[in-house]
Amino acid sequence: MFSKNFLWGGAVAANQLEGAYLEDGKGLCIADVISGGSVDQPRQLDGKIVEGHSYPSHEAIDFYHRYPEDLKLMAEMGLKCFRTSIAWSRIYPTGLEEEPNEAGLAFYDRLFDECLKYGMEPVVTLSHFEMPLELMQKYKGWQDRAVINHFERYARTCFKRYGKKVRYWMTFNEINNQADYLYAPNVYKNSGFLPDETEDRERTMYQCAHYELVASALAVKAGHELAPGAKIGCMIAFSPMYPATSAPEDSLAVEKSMQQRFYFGEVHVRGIYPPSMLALFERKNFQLDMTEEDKEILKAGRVDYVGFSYYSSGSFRWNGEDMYYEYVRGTEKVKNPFLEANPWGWEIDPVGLRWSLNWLTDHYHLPLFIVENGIGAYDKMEADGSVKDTYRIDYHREHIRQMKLAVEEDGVDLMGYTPWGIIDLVSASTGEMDKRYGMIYVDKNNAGEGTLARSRKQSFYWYKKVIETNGEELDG
Ligand code: BGP
Repeated sequence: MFSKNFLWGGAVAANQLEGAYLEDGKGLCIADVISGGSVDQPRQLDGKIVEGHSYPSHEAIDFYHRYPEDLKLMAEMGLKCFRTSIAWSRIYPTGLEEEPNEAGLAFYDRLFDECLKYGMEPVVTLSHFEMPLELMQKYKGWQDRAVINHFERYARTCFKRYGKKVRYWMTFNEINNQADYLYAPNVYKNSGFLPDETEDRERTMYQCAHYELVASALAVKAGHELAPGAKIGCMIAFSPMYPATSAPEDSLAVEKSMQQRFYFGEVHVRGIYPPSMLALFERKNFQLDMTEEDKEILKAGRVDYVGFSYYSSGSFRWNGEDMYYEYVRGTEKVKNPFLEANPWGWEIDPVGLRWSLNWLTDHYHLPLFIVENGIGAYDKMEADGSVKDTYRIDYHREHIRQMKLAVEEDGVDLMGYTPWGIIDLVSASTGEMDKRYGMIYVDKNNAGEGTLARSRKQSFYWYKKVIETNGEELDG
């Protein structure tokens, strides 16, 4: 049984749905300069607006103007909470100002008030791939310690202004994605730097991540002071890493990989770096800028819960060459013969969610919050306007079944579940509109055509029933 206060909800992020990218004083953010792509055409990390390129965040689904209608639909579904992010560059347009932009602040007041009107708790991420562009240009993203102060100022402003309206917060979305440091888009979205071939991307990533972790801890500390009663979490992109075979080397490679992908959680939760990571920094002679004061801050700003996204799992084998069994350099991802994948190659693994809930509980001993889960798919609207997304219902049903087992059988303390992209929005990895997650359909395609009209998919009615019965009735 899920607790009676279980937070059934839906999740989105400012840059993927708001649009209005320069309205009411908003400055450009790093998401505003990533061009559109598709399943086989990668997005370009332009780093500035390039003539002739299209940028999906600029209009997105125009939530900035349509949020009353959208929240009304979500309330009709029965959502108990609504996860979104605050666009940092609406509050501090360049990130450098001393005073916030009142028009930006006022927008989120209206948005949160509208949520509360329906009894939906806002669940707010402070930074979801949305660093102000100017900070990225001036400091090369999180490469400079100076960004910590700018972030702290922004976080304090948010806690002060919304502390009475917002109880659930998270600092950095999927902070650990940058562990895939060879994949430039992750590094850019997390750390705001555009890696080039000349730099030691790995060391730079660890340095940026450290500054972000310190900034996160300062925000947690400030939030506890300024918004009493607030629950402030971290947000980890979680996916189990399975050894591809029973070869001990594969298991070791996976263990080492998990250390490198998920140490971020350890720092957020315990306020210390695990020995495996300190050893790695030492062996590589990274000499990171990590002061005694930073270490104190990390301890003082420990999170209250662990938020995480879960989409799929991965299977890995040791590449047979790297004697350190490192993630990225020493492992190779292979197809899991037991799982099916969506058209973007994301393998569907509901049991892996129960595995994850167990792993996270074993490691962190804190309440957990599944703040993203879902399946990206090509939906088809029928002539009568309906969308029969039975595959989406199947996906969520099987994941909720596993959540229930984790709660009932495994003792997991689970706060809530917010399916990703509850309303169709721009895909973070490909920039597409046609990769849809929503239970609410938005009439817009990859080419930017459509009326932006909203409508209910079959999954809308199914999820409404799930919420009404607190997860007891899953068969629809
Ligand atoms: C997570 C991000 C989200 C979101 C989701 C789905 O990584 O936190 O912003 O977009 O993944 O990914 P995509 O949009 O690439 O399908």
